Amino acid sequence: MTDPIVERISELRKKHNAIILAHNYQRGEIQDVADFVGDSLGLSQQAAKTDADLIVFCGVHFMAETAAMLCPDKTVIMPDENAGCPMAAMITARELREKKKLYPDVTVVCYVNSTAAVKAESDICCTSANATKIVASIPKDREILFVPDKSLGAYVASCLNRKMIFWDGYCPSHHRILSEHVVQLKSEHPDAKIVVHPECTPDVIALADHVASTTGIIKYPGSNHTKEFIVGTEIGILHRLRQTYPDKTFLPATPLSDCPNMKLNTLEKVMWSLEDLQFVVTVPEEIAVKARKTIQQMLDLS
Ligand code: CIZ
Ligand code: SF4
Repeated sequence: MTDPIVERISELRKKHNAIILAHNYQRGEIQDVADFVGDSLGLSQQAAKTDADLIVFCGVHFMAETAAMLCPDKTVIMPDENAGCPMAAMITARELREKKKLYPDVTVVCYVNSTAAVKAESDICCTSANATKIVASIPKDREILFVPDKSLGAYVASCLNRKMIFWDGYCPSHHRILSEHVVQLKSEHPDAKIVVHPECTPDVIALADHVASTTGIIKYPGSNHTKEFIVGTEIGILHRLRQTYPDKTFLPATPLSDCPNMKLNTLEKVMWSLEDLQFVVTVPEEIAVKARKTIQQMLDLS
């Protein structure tokens, strides 16, 4: 028997010509009702291509903002208006403007995990999938300020052997993964491959066989014969990994790497958001114009 909430969501989705987007870190039951599951940029790009009128973005606020900016003719709603990203909240546009005054010639690279207002103050955007490529495209004599994630920044700097200025931001959920967790699991599962997200701390990254974005983490088991994987990222990703590779085993580096903001969204709230057509996410046009340029700079290079 179909769950009545799932049925109601389907009815409302049809009625409003809506699509439901779910980030890779969402609860499994939300991923299962979604039209698309993916990373923040991929989802926004999918949304822009469809003829839907309404987008229900199950993720956190900066992701819904990106969708709103890339799909200006569609209405974007979030099931829970309090689902923010603590890392994105670690820098404001005013703080960034102040910092830029100290480094007048700096090129600001902002991770997609940032508010639209911070993107508007930046020169080029990046995701965890393309950060190294984006930074490598900037002439070597240019000074770079990387915001807000110091862990992703440090990872890119080490890949490129390049000095950068980092903002002191980080993801609390990824920083709960400790190298001890990974070492312990590896001793119990010596054949397992270790795959981690670059939002992890450098000591965790140093233990990894593969470092990748969520999309890259989902692809990785398909490209090798290993049966067991130790996964160092937000645990919502395990749902998709287990669905995609039912004959492989996925061990969270720690069950503590759970993002409480991502998990604010529930199936009931998805239904209510479609009932009440809220919470609508908009970006003021004067910010959106500048932030879209920052995103477009990235898309032109990828
Ligand atoms: O861009 C995204 O969706 C995030 C936050 C992570 C990733 O690696 O996909
Ligand atoms: Fe932000 Fe980390 Fe949660 Fe992603 S997992 S939304 S970066 S706090």
